[in-house]
Amino acid sequence: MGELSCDDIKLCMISYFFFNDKSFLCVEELAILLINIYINILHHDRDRSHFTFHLHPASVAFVAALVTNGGAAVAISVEEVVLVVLGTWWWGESTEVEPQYLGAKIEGDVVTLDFVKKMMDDFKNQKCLHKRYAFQIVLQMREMLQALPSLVDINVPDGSLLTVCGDVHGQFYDLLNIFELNGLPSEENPYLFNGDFVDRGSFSVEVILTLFAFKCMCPSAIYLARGNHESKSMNKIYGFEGEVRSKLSETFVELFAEVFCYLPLAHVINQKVFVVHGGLFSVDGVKLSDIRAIDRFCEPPEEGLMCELLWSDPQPCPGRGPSKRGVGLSFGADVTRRFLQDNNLDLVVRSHEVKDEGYEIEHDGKLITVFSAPNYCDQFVLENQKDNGRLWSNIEKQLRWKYEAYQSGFIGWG
Ligand SMILES: [Mn+2]
Repeated sequence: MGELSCDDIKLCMISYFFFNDKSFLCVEELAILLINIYINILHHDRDRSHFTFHLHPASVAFVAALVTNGGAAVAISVEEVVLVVLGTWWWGESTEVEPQYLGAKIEGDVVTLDFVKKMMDDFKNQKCLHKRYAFQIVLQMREMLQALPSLVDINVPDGSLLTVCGDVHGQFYDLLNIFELNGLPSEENPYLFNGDFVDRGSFSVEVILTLFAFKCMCPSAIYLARGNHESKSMNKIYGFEGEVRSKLSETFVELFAEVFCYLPLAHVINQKVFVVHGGLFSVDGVKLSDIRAIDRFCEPPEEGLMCELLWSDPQPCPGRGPSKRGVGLSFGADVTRRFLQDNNLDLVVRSHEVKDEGYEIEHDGKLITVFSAPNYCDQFVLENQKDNGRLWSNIEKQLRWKYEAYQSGFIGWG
């Protein structure tokens, strides 16, 4: 590797773990590219000592492979290198935390409760999180989510509670109200957020960074499922993409899109309650094992199990019908009953539809919809800010609804 310093490799690697698709370059080619990066970017105008950061395990493995394999192929494609150059530039722009930055800071690699509280407080006061820390949170999340199965089992011990929340849709102040009333996520007070964290509302970045930060802090404090809005096509139309670009950067648009692909598709609580964002399927006989087997690391397809999980809605009449949304389908109580029977389950909990009361029970009590954004589409944001009372009473009403059928106890509320 000649004159390349370890720092140059590290810089390259910091960006390397953005990418998955690997074609191959030889070490000599990589060296030339690294030198180019060095000449064109690092030498641009700055002192290289500015580029200090923590070495990601993926980069350590990469460098180790490089060293041990000598001239062997290196897992980096030309497209990746272009992004590496851009990523390196971006990193150089933002890695340094200016002395005048007074916001929340992550010390080392560990996301602490104090950090999350301070970050939420900053968000409440309309302050941004430094990109460096946002980056750290999203990358930690990426690694954690990638290791999860498509269907996650949750065990809620007897006497414990799990709070299930529906769509939040960028309503950061609603999220704060939920936490104020029901406590912050912790191992003892776990939450399941059932998709559609972002889009529509104006504070999607604040919402997603808060949920991700809690998950980084304690993986068993908060479970996250993918909604149909955790996708590129929806984020482009419904606001998240533009919000990310203006509050963070273009790099984050790509990064969020990728991390969303790693979100699990569904959860099963105590082997009895199936929780999913949208609903059930166009065919009978789908087993939990079929859902576990879904290769979810992609944008939601336009048909098939994954699409239906994210998009379907219940309907009052039996059987199946076309979806009013044009994607997925509508399914009746008989479909719900058969799915539960086939899988030895008791209940479906889903979100995806606005409910004025925060929730609705349908299909002979076998299906519950929860929705958690009372200020949907920002319609009450101003009232929220000047008159908390109204919102509180709204949420308190929802909180009184408690699903009692399970000794383990879980509450779902909208
Ligand atoms: Mn939805």
